[in-house]
Amino acid sequence: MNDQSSRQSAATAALSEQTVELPSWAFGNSGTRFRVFTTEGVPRDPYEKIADAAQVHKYTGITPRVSLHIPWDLVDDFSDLARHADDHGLTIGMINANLFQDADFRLSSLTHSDERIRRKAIDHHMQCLDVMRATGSKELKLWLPDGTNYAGQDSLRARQDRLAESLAEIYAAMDSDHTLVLEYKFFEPAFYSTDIPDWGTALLHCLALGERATVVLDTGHHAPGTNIEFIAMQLLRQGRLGAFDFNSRFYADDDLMVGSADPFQLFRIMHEIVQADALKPEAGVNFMLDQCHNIEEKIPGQIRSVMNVQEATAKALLVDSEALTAAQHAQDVLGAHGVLMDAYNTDVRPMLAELRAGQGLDPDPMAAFAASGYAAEVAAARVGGTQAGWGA
Ligand code: PSV
Ligand code: MN
Repeated sequence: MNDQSSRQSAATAALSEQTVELPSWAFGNSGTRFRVFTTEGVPRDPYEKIADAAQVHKYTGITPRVSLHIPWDLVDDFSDLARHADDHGLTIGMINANLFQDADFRLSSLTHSDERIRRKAIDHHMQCLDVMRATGSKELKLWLPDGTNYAGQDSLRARQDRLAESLAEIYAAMDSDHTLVLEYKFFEPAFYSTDIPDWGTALLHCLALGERATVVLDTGHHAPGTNIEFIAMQLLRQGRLGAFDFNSRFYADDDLMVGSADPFQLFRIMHEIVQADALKPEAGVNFMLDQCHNIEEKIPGQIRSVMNVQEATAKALLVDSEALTAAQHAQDVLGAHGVLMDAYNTDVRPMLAELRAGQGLDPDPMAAFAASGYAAEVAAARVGGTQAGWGA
């Protein structure tokens, strides 16, 4: 076997183990603050969201988990929901807390200066932990919208102290096999200061909490031009990269399909993952999508996104790392860059089509889903009720 074909078979082996977690909310209606558009056939409850997620898994073969958002996905019986997921070949993934839609959280939640509001926010996480126990989920995901809009509105330092205390209480309530994953975002909904604006702040809180606290890197949560792969590398070095929330951005937190705005950036991120040998499940990095499909069809939007992640991963796996290291050590700037670009410019679609065929899947997931008639079926069946969407 020549080097290229041995790299290709190693890549195929790694790709056949890769999984991507789907967000339940991607299947509901979403939009902007200007308008949430409705689409025929959109799920009306978490059961139907899971059925739609199962379609993505059916055609891609690599999305066996669905992440829930509480209270959007509240049901009477979470064990029953987990059984429903199992019937569809899925398990429940991360449980996302929601601290951004309750009127009490107008001036923040875990960092609020009013102890009553802080207590309410902490209690919400206790509810999420119960959902985890009932569904078998092992990861509690926390994104904090807290911050201030005006200088002087509150003490920046006191807010960090209150945050540390609140997080410690949540962490202490977790079971020994639970992990807390902490997400950062540089602005929005707060515009002057945000209490967890960056990976450094998230990491500091995780380090203070303990080993079972790791950072979530949402690719849409950085200022333009930020070198995101550097952050991924640094968190991997510390063993604290817990998850990705994958999506694409042109301007702010656009939540567009991952790999659509900047496929090269996604490749560079996956290159750091491959270099750190963090693709394998034991590395503990959960590759998740956090997206909204405002104008495109939701199930195909998710399928396309998963394929984009697979393509970037395949390219990263094809990097000739020996040649790369040799060029780096020889201070061959253009040679080293060229090794990366050769991999990036490889058309990996035939290789992925072959991988799918070998797994008994259709080589073209988009076409296979379109031909299945599922979209028309659910549009006809899901009549009446209230479609799921932001705030529901
Ligand atoms: C916040 O912008 C965020 O990225 C968090 O992950 C939320 O839970 C999610 O979006 C909701 O879509
Ligand atoms: Mn996110």
